[in-house]
Amino acid sequence: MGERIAIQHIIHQFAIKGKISNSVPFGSGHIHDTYRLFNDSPTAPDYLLQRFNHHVFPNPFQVQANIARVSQHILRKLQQTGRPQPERYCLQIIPCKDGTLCYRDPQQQYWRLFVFIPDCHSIDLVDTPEQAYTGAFAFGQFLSQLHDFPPASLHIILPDFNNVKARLAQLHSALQSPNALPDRLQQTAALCEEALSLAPTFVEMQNVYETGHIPQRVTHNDTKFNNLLLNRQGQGQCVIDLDTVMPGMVHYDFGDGIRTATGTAPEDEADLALVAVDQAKLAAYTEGYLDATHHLLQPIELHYLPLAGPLMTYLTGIRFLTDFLLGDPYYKTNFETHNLVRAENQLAFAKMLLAQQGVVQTIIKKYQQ
Ligand code: ADP
Ligand code: GN1
Ligand code: MG
Repeated sequence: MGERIAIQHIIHQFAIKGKISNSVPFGSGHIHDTYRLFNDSPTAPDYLLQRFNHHVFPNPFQVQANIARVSQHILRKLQQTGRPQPERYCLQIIPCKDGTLCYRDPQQQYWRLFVFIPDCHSIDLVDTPEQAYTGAFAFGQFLSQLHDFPPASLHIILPDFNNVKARLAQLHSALQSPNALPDRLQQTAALCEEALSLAPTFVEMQNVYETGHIPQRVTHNDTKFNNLLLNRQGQGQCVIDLDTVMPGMVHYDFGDGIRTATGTAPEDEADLALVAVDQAKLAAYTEGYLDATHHLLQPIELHYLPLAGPLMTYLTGIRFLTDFLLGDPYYKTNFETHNLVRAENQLAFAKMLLAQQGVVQTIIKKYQQ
């Protein structure tokens, strides 16, 4: 009830149309608190309200500034191609009445509002190769639409977000930290050792990126499959969750898609016997992504593409492991060992994807002929 009154107060700060009749918690993201706002007025849209997780994003205004610029760029591209109702295909921020892009409430919580994109859904687990293809094509188009947007002009929201060396350094420092929970250190000793032994395989690609040989692009950096809205026909409509749009390498985006679209189980499946790579989805994801991007990608990017899925899955695994050691300060968890289960799952899946690089390689070759 207190929450309802608070939400009315928050909504009042924004330049909305119509009258909001109801708000309900929405979605399955790990980071923000999300609400759908229903509009009484038939001529005004519903909205999506989010309470920022400002522990994760210490500068919400910079996040909003990046999203506004990137969305504007995509909207212009959509207008140029003559797409009807282009605003349904990209995020639209609703500013506050004073023009700012998010609202800081008296309790120092940050809020933002988007137009709710209707008749769409997101999916946590991909069912079919066709779905994998469609999603990959949409994420690939996102990269392509932004290929002429200057990466260096974006705010660096979370430095080293997908830098595996930095994530390994965080794991090492968690292992030494006085905040690490002793029983969890014990519980994960073997898993940590195994994870650290895999590090050299992944560090090389990050090093090549840092030397400048792999080009810097505008990347989404969190292309988890459920960060795509699909329409009723199951086609990709809008890439969402643009908080981490920053300079990066294509492998971050392609890799996180592989991580989340090509497995047989969710990232928190505890029974590892159910975790496997679905080769048909792996091939389809690769085809969808390359159909949208092959005209842009350089030979060195294609060369490292097979390692992208294993890289992002490994990186996610060590992030979950680090969070578990430190008592779960970062990710939302639903039970005591949630982050441990996620870490075991992702590290196992990373190894499986490593063994399946040939599937991606075979598809890439078709685009090189
Ligand atoms: P988180 O960072 O917590 O994952 P997201 O930005 O991904 O937050 O949003 C959470 C959920 O809200 C998404 O999975 C999606 O279902 C839904 N969503 C986000 N933006 C919109 C939008 N503009 N229109 C409709 N649904 C949206
Ligand atoms: C988080 O926000 P969400 O749920 O889309 C995380 C990603 C992780 C993912 C793991 C800002 O994504 O980096 O890969 O969880 N986002 C942030 O499921 O840390
Ligand atoms: Mg999300």
